[in-house]
Amino acid sequence: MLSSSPAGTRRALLTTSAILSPGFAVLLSSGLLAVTTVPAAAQNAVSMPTIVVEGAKPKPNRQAQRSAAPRRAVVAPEPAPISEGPVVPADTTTISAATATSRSLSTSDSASLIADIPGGAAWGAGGVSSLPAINGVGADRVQVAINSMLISPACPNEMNPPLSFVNPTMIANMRAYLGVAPVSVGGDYIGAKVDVTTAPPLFAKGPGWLTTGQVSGFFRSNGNGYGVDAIATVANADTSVTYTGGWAKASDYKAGDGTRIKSTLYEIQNHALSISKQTFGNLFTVQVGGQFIPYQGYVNQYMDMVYNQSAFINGRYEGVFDWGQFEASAFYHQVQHTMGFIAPDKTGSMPMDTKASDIGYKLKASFAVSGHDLLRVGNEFYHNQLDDWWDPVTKTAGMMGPNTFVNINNGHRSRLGTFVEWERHWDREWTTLVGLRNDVVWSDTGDVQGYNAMAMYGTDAALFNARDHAKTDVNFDGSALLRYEPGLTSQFELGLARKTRSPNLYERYAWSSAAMAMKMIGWFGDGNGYLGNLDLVPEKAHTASFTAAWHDPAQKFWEVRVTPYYSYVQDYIDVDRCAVRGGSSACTAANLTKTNNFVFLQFANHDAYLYGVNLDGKLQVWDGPVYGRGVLRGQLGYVRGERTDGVNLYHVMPINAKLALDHTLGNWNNSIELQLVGAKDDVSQVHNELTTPAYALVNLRTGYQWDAVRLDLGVDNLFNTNYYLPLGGADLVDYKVVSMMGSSTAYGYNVAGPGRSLNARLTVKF
Ligand SMILES: [Cu+2]
Repeated sequence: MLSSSPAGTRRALLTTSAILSPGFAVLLSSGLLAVTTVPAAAQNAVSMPTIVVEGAKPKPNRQAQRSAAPRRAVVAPEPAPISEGPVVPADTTTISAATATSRSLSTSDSASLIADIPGGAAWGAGGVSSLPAINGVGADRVQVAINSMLISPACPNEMNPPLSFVNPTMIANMRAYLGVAPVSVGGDYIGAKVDVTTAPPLFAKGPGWLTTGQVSGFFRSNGNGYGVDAIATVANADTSVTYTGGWAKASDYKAGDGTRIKSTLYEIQNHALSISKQTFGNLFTVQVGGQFIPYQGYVNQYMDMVYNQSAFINGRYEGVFDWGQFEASAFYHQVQHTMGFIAPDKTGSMPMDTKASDIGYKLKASFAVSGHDLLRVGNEFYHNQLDDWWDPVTKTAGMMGPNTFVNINNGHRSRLGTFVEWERHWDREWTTLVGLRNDVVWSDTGDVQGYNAMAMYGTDAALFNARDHAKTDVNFDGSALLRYEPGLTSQFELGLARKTRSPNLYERYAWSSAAMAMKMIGWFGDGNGYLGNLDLVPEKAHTASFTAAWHDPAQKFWEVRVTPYYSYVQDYIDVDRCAVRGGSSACTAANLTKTNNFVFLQFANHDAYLYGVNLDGKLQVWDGPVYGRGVLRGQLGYVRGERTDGVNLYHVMPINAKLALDHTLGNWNNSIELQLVGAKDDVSQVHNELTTPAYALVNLRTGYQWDAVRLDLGVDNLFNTNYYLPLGGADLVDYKVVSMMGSSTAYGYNVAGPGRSLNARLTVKF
């Protein structure tokens, strides 16, 4: 259906230079082109043009319609080229820049924003480094891309997860694809894929220069947190330069009962500078940036982060042609990370260093095969390299000397992914999407050594070095979606998928069964020690999910969406108590049966299943000139995860809900939010995971916008409730017991959540 005549091609390309500007959603239906302009406020939510190929009847785009924007329809004689963008599955949730900014009043931790999506939660870690979890699985099972860039954790505790490389205010768009996402979204994850966009380019609409920006400063009373965030753009019609970044600092927070929660302080800065150039139908972007964290305390780890520095370069290209759309990106990222002890809460000396790099590319082409069919093919390569070593604590032979402990020696993991995907719009009611994907993962590492060659380290090192470390996994994924939209008020979607994740470098190659070394490994925040397993195989999730959504025809007054799902994970990478080893002080017979203390675990494959339901909705309760607009908003998530042998999965979020009333009157907006979390009773027996009681929190916020100035005020945990974080892990710092070593960490204490905080943010736009 696309014109192949030179004149037609030129016209199409001229049209596409406009389409490429952010904020344009394009509707293409047989012979009719409608360009939908999304207002500035909604632009951040649409970084790429969204294309919907329709059958006979043109139908408004859901996202564009949600913006409730004045729309401008342009009828063109030629059909426009097809853009990228798979049908967005109905269970997908997008967090907009406005939401991210609003949440940044309370937090500097980007991963905690995941809790705003149904089924989302965050594993507690450092104050700006929590790990995202969705539908009962977290950490590496949720793949995060920042502007297509993948970042593997460069730390045995995953202290520097991908979302710690952006501050919440840098987020222009955060989209979470759940377990049945199209294969074009990515490979090598089983839970969810989170795509984050920062600083999408902004171009001047006509001749001349456009300068825009904002600077804001914030303060949070609990933990005395403060910081600044900035974004600034200078652009003309074809070139755009944007800086975005922020700095934040906080001391330890206090729980509801007034106790200072030790080792929860942090300081962080993230910066990114992008340069974009658009020509007819082409958009080029190069972004450079970096991070610096001088310190970040970890209440649920034995060590703290005492240095983390990263730098990256990321280039992207998006082009629209008469045959479709092409997208390419390539990046390089490197991290240097050091762990130590932040006094006075933790003391001692034990340097641990990690150096890692990530390099990769991604290519994706979308073809409009007919007026009903889109074909997408893609290829990506991702390589991660990691060195992890612990310098000797003593220069003489002893427990921790005289040699360097080599934890991971030139570990590397490469992945080549290829996919093909077919999207068909049968008519205005039925849409299907099917895709197949292959990922080949190669991992390997060099030989290792302990602090010395004595039995405590020497036996394990010799055992590990004697084995071949090279592993190749050939993984096949598939995804199928069937969507039925009987009218303007409902949508039903069935999704089936198989997704595979290969073990990470620590799961495979952490080698020492010495108690101290094992306690340094693990991103679970439970105080347990971990040992890798060379015999691990990839985990394969088979997921079925059904989404039903209803809304009023204009999608303005009410909407409700419900998604039940079931996932069977073959070879889920969980843990066993480590098998008894002669000479190991950790893997003993007593360790096998302990129920009330920290334990030593080895990664192991087990079949498991998860099921649950997510629910969310909105309802406008009033709208008028006197009292403004009031909207009730709610979400609920329930998930249960268990191994087939009856062991519960670790860190599964208990039933939880949010209910909020948002009010807008002119430039004034207010919100009251009730957060309800059920008791966590289904805990992992093998981890000796702790239960947590139920709790309820109330949060308030208000904001007023003058011309160039905006003031936001909020109260988190209004009633100063004392509660425990269900996914916060174990508090390893605040409770001690007398032991042979003088004092050691006491087992059995959860991490208390923050008590009341008064928050303020002042923003100035220019
Ligand atoms: Cu670390």
